[in-house]
Amino acid sequence: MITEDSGARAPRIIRDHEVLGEAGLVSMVEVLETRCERRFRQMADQIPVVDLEAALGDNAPDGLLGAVRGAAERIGVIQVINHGVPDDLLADYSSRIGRVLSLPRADKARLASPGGHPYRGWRQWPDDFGRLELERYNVAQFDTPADARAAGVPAEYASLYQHPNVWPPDDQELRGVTFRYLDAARQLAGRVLGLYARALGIAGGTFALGALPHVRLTTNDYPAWSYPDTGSDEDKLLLLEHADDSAVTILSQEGDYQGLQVQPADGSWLPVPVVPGALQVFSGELLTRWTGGRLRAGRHRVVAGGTMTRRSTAVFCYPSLQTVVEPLAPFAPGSDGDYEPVLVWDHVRRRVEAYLADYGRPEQKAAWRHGKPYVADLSETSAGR
Ligand SMILES: O=C(O)CCC(=O)C(=O)O
Ligand SMILES: [Fe+2]
Repeated sequence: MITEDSGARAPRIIRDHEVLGEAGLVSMVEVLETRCERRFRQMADQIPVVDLEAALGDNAPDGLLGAVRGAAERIGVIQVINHGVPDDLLADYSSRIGRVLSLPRADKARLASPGGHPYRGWRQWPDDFGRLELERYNVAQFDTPADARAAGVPAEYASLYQHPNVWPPDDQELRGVTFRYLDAARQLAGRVLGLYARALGIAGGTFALGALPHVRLTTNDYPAWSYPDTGSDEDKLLLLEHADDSAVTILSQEGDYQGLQVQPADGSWLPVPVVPGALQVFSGELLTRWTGGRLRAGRHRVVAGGTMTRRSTAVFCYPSLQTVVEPLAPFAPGSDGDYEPVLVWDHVRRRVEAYLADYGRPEQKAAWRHGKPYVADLSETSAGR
């Protein structure tokens, strides 16, 4: 829960007036105002840990909705507890995917996407020196175009699933657990969007994900840092700064240090504390587009540290593929060309090419072009070899 100052300092102004005289009072008021402003900025730049049941209930605690609104407008991330995603589902998924990610590299290489799709199966991600920064396991919402069509995805969009998911052969349960996780995260996304509408004082259903929201999942494992430490976070970035392209992303982070950082509007970097049981909800670019820029997409990055592997699982949640995202009625669309309408289908299908253009290695792009699996080489000195 967020905590708020009790405001118990206010009576001091009156007492100071009695002893300071007018000039002293003016400077004292200035000092207090400066302190207040600083305190307000600090409060505004805190990432609230929100009890979701309480916040959506009839008697939401005073200040809570204001803190949510402030974080959504200025930072683009909140943490939620009492979020409705069962703890045992989170734990089951984490231990199953943890086992997969600790398999020998040769076994994991067999879980690479056969067609080199960057958002399917396992891959490892070295830095420019060939040192492992990150391993990922990615899952799409449907295994095949036929599954997508059976679930109600319009036929013209089902080709999004022509690269299949890659499941480890020795864990028959992982698939079901992962799909349950996707479903629970999608429901949470809908509730948080309802909370944002409430915090903004607009109709609860304003940010509608539709009957069949689009979702995808990525688990990230980051090795502990085993190289010289320059003392600068910028020299230890494992995941570069970005905002997600989703409407919201439901994140679950595990680790023994504060590796995840978010950038508020003032350009500083704030750590996102590891709060047991809490999930992190990042606003993505589509939420910014829906609100004509009123709600900030949370820019974030991951810095190395700690003594053990850091793990996060992100479920990227989008409205259904046939939704056109543009500034909604409460956010009067201005003439600002940054928020042109976009069809979610176009947005997500273009994403793969955009991702490879931004981050892909030449061999990775070639593998994708030729429909071949891609496993990046690690240097002899890399962690994890
Ligand atoms: O590892 C994290 O905490 C963040 C992961 C992330 O930003 C992403 O997968 O888009
Ligand atoms: Fe992200």
